Amino acid sequence: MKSFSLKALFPIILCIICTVFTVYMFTAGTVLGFIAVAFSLCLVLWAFGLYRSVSGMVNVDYKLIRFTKKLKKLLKTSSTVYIMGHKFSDLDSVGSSYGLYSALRDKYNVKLVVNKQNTLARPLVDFLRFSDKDCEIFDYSEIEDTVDENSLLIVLDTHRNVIMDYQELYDRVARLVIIDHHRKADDFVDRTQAKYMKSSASSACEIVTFIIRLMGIRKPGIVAATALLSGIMLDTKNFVMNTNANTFGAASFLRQNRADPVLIKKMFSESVEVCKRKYEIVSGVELLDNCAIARTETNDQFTRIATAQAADELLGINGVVAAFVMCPSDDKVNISARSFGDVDVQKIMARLGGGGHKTVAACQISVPDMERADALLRKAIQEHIKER
Ligand SMILES: [Mn+2]
Repeated sequence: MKSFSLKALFPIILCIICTVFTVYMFTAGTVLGFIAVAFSLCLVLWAFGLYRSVSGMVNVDYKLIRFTKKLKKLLKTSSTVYIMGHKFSDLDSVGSSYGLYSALRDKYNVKLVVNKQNTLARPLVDFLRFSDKDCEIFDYSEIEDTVDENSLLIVLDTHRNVIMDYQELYDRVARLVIIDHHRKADDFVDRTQAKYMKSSASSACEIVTFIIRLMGIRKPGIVAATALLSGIMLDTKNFVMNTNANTFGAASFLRQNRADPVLIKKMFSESVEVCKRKYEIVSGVELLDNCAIARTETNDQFTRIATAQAADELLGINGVVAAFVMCPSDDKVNISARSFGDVDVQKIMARLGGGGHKTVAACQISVPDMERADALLRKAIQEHIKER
């Protein structure tokens, strides 16, 4: 709210300053007075123009305005611009990359780089290839030879070089821009030409939506709008987690541009095996002090996805504030934890040697069997509750 009132105040304050300035100049002489009137008018119009160009976007973040300007300058002096996300790219990574790519491609020599073998956003990649025939998605090996000293790399949805989709590309490009919404890690990349990191943003797609608005693009096209909305929906778990007014402002803009939520829902669809596994896990749930605990004894390719999804699903149970799902992994046990934020699952996982965030965390314990892991987990939960 505070930035909202600031945004509205900006043109008004400018009006007052200009009026005072004009009156003062008139006392100095008529000609100067008229120049002052013209100057003030321009300034006020500019302020309102700026205000309007981003209206609908709830908060005008002046850092983002500055960042966008800097980005434009960098783009102009670059030979080739590579846009890349993180390893095992998801809808947010690919969606934001494509959103930015489609905004820039008419003016600049941009290349979209995604590791197509190792992506979790296969449905989106297929959708982009199918609906945008002009869009080429490159693997690193295909663009390797085009890198030169004036190349610019824009990395989205991560700020850690170790999890960038192609670290080889990062290592070779001298000019770097980072756009991310994750909380700053210790091993963040500091050799950037420009960066925009905002942990209160829901997703990289939300940030990119703002950037393309600030670049003056009013109609991003149905494919880009859908790609961008898919990332927002993924990272907010369909507008539940980490949202603020900006998230809905961005979503509203994308929907105005015909982003297709049904198509996105289809991108989230899972195989029947994963689905079955997920509900098997959910059906075995036990409750402990408003915490849901479930487990699976199987360990196959579907389990990893099903475990995470089951943990999300368990938060839908009446009264449940945190959910934990255990699954075996060789001679260890993995635990996925989720919460709405009232219970800090990161702290609970940290007791077991794991980590993550307040709402999403995990750990791996070296115990031979599930019973032992279950006991340790229950102990950690109860200790955490006692200490709160
Ligand atoms: Mn993301």
